[in-house]
Amino acid sequence: MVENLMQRETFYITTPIYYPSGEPHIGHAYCTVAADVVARYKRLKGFDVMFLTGTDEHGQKIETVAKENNLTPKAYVDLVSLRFKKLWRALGITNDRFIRTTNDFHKKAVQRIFTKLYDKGDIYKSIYKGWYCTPCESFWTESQLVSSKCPDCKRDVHWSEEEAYFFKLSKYQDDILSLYEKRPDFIQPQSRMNEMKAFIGGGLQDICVSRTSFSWGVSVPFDKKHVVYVWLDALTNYITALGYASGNDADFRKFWPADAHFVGKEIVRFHCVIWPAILIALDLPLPKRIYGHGWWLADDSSKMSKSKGNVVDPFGLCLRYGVDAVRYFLLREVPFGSDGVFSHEAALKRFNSDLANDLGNLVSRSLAMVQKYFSGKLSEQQEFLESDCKLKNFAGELCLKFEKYMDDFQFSLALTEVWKLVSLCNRYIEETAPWTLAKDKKKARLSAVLYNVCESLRIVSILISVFMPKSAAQILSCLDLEDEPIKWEDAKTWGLLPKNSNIMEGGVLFPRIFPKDNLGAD
Ligand code: ME8
Repeated sequence: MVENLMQRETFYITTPIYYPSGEPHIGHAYCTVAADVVARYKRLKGFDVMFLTGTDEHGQKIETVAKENNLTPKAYVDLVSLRFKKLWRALGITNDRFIRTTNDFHKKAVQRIFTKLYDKGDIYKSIYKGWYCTPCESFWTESQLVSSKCPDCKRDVHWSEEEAYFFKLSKYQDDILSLYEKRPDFIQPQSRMNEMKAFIGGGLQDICVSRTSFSWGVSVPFDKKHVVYVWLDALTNYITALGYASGNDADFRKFWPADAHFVGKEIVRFHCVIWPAILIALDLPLPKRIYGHGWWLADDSSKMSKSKGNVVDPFGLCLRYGVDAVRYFLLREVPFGSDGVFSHEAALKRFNSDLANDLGNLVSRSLAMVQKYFSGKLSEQQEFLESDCKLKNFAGELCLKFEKYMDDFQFSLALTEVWKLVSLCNRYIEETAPWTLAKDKKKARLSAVLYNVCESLRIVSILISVFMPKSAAQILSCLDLEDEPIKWEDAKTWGLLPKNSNIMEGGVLFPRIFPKDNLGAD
């Protein structure tokens, strides 16, 4: 009983599992960084977090790419999934699990799920005749094609005619529509919900859930010439990673249903139509929110993708700008639900203006003044004025707004709010002119002014710690707070910085980058 009372609230967040059909790019980094920011934020707020990512390793596309590379599919995915893991380490991603659909436990669970749906009558055998888009691993009817191409990626499709198992998606059409009515927040942003309603309005057909024309996949346990359709295999990762259908489902019971699935906008359809139908068929609760984020577009405004070869390499970006700056840029530049064009000019501008100029300068000038005027230890005699409340009140409201934006996954707005406090501090320094107070020997007032700025920096650091963990830790260590675990509640209380802290100057947080440093950009 006591143990139950003490159990922390859980929070389960996932990214899509990525196809290891090529090197990871910033489109992948984007979603994983966003999910990482949420996971860190929820942990900071005391939640017991499960953060899952991984790789989607089966299917025709992978089989073909492996062949092109003269490797067996398994040898190929072993190599590429390592690149994803390496990127997550480079970007400071704190995923709790990394699932690979070639993991034995996952394959067995998929087979059990397939059999369960078959036994229930929700999967049946028939003949598939239609079009198939291998890059999207999607089935299309003649009328869905646009100018004879895949309506999603506009690439060639090929005719497929094979014996196949089908899932009775049509049976769940009304359940899904009533789910959308009952839970208007199920799909976000709202525009994606409207797209899904329109899609279902056209009528749902049963979908093909097995293939016989290639072999790289999970075999159907009772009909070995079939492999399970890669999307059925992939979607179930969100529950198999927690031990569903494995005999040890303690984590599944603890963390399911997911609090948030983050997915790119083109795969919202799989997550908001097929996935809920599978879950309903399995008698399982549905995820709480599915957020369809936008795309990073290449300079010519086309979607960046591995197969088009116009992708930006996130490893290179980290080397050039630093990990925290990349994390900041990706989430600050474009609202999470919208598309954005990637350019080095925009990255450079954000870096030099928001990071080097606004925050970096504020930190270095403030710490330098504490050093210069007080040898690193503020005088405890401090003269506060009524006008100082502006900073304190702003910081209080900032935390509330930040919380709201973070809960709505409006990362860009959350960061914009934090930067308002940064600007306010820079203005406060100009207005109070500490250098004049020093000249006039107004020590108590000078100490109060610098205290207010350092205290604001403490709060800023806590808030940005989920976006820019290294920079936040660096500032907190200069404020003599490196031994304190960062706590969310501490951001909400003004005045927690001890007056007699040993404040130190740090190195330059964000050294300015000059455009010529950008030569050789990819
Ligand atoms: O779709 N900008 O994998 P995937 C933003 N395996 N996001 C992008 C992007 C870009 N330019 N390019 C790709 C799959 N993405 C399946 C998922 S989940 C059960 C199975 C995002 O490697 C894309 O929108 O093709 C998608 O959310 C994710 O990367 C994985 O794409």
